[in-house]
Amino acid sequence: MLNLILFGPPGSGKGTQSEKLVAKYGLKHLSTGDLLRSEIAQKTALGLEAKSLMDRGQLVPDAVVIGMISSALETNPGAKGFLFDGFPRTSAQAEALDNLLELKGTSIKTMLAMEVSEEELVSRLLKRGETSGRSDDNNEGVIRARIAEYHKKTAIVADYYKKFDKVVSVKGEGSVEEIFERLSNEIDATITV
Ligand code: B4P
Repeated sequence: MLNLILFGPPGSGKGTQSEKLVAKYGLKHLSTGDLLRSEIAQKTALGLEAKSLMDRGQLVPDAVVIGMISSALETNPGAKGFLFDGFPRTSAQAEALDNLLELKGTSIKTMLAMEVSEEELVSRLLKRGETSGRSDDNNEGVIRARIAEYHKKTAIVADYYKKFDKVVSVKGEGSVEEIFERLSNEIDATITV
């Protein structure tokens, strides 16, 4: 199996690039942000709890997202591999993911870490907020809170995978196509190792 993590701060283009990468490599896309937004749209109890946190730019509790990923892995037994987008976002999530994959006899091959400046992140998310209807995108204070949450709790997740020599940094600025090519080149290099 080819299991990849697409990593980076909010607005770094994880969702944008994931769509293209899963189409190219035939992977199953698992985005915790998309899973949470679907719970919100269906007005489930989990969705209501998640919405109040997401609207403030905070992370949803580990147990909630780990449970969602665990059931998504269960319901896709035949997948060729998974592209994890926006997960793991804390050290506890990273350890849980390793354990879940180990139970399936597999592991993370590579973390692709996208690097984008803070001003570019804020400008992209405010632009998306004009049309997306996402309540976490149309307020600069909430966007900055999400970026602060990333530095406080998420950036260290890259250190966890660095210990296993699994992190590749990719410049996340430029056109969508240019970034897709950089990511594809890194994945192709990974596959041939
Ligand atoms: P996510 O849904 O993961 O979203 P994101 O971090 O905001 O964005 P992403 O990086 O995917 O950016 P995108 O491609 O869309 O998280 C939302 C919230 O859910 C979190 O704040 C948290 O509360 C909660 N959550 C999710 N996962 C969690 C977890 N594991 N644990 C706890 N809580 C969790 O791109 C952004 C914009 O930039 C788009 O408009 C796009 O068109 C544009 N763009 C992309 N590439 C571009 C480029 N090259 N040039 C210019 N613009 C570009």
